Amino acid sequence: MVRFNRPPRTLTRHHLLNFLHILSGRLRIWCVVVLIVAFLFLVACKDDGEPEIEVRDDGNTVMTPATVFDFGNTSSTSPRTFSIHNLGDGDLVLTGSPDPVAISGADPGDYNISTQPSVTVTPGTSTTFDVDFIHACCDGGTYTATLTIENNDADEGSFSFGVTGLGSS
Ligand SMILES: [Ca+2]
Repeated sequence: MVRFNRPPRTLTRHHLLNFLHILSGRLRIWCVVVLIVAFLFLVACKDDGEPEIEVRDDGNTVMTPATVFDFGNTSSTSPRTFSIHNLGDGDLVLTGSPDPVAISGADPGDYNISTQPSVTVTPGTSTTFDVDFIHACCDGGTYTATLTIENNDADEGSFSFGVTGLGSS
């Protein structure tokens, strides 16, 4: 009968422990590599966010390029507050200079932005601006202007809407 000698037990344990030691060291390195890649991926995803602008009047009506906000008569006018919302997942940046909201059109001198909005609107938040119709009473004329908000929304980078007011009591 042939007998086989068992290999020395200490040698087997030594090899096993050595193997586990090397394996755990490599696993640790791979875990660090995976964590770094995951972190870079999350940072890259965050930077890919896009802003989405929405402008509303103080009655919460959404303004569009076709909208004309009516201030009514000079005597009934008080500052009206408009809000700029960011419905996207990247920062909305108002890029107009020197001010975020600019006045142009037929009668820009009859309007005043008494409070300008914040330049940066983070996702899911909003900022406000106040507009006064400052035409002197009471010649009965109609005075219009265009408010423009330059921003970094990809398809609404120059967002405008109209305003009108009546110079009467
Ligand atoms: Ca848009």
